[in-house]
Amino acid sequence: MTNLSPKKMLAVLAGETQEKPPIWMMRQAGRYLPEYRELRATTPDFLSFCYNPAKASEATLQPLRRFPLDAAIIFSDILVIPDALGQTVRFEAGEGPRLDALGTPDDLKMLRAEVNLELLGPVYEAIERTRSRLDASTALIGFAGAPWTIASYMIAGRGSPDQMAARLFAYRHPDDFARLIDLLVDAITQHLVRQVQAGAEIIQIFDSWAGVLPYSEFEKWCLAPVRQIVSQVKARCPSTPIIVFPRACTNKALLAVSTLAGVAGVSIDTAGDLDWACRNLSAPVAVQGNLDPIQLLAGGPGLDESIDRILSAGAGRPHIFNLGHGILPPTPVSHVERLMKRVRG
Ligand code: 1CP
Repeated sequence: MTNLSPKKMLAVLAGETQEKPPIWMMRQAGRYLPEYRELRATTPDFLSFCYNPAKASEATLQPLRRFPLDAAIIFSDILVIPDALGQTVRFEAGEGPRLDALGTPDDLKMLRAEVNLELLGPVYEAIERTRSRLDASTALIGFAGAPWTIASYMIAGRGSPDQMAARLFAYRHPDDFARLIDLLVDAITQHLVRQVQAGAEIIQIFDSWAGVLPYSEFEKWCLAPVRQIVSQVKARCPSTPIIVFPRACTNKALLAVSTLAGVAGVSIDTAGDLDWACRNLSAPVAVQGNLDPIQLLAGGPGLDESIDRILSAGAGRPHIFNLGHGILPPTPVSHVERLMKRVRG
């Protein structure tokens, strides 16, 4: 399969092997960059910042001015979906997101029956602006959270280490939970299609909390809804590759995600065995990952060794170099420069 695009990301997601893998970093726009902190300070409310097309686009482009990354990821958040479903979403400085928790099945009535795509218009406008400012070798990634991960924030009202509230809700009220997941499947599908129409060339679906579920629950609440989203997005945007990030999952779960029709890439988290993934997730599916963000923060000779191990695991197959999770705010910019130089060779 030959992909004539000058964009390495698209070539690898079409199943090609590159001598040097393309590279981007989850959360590559963010607080480790002084210019991001400066821009961010001009709009203290995080969602207002996300919904400002000029600022969201600028934050997206900032890391590309410093590093020769192969992709930009549009600056936004997975929690714009609950916002567009009518749930109150706030971001408390230094504490993370706070939503009006959906504690009981009755609370689901607070949600809109249809996602308000008009509210998300600024996201699409930011994508349009950004796409026109990218050079010919850089691909633009649009994204959304997966239904399970978004639902876990909607039900708990905040992040939690074990997703206890959402798991309890799903066990106690499986039919109501299924209705919430169906609503999210529809909202996320529409949001992703609009991002592609605005200029996103690749989609990544973040299932950051997939790893807490027993396998049978994973099949119900992660695999099946993601399968629906991927098939519906591919039906409307057949040439757009989709990467799925099922964080902290078993190898069996990774294998199941990699064989979903329409999935072009699977992102492996920090604790995942990249060697195993590269041997067992069959090409043409690309494997993405998986430098430990804490190793990147630490730097030193250990960083070079980790990078080399990842490069050799991915050699000879479609591989995208990335972190195992988002870059951490205290990461020195010089460590990112070192990473870029080493991966570029
Ligand atoms: O003040 C700030 O700048 C807030 C920090 C921040 C940033 C930079 C948040 C709040 N969101 C973002 C941007 C963001 N979020 C991006 C931008 C693009 C890029 O990668 O550069 C993306 C892709 C996300 C996705 C996201 N948001 C995820 C999935 C990925 C992951 O990290 O697992 C999740 C779980 C969120 C929720 C969220 N938003 C923000 C925070 C601090 C959190 C996590 C909260 C928690 O679980 O406690």
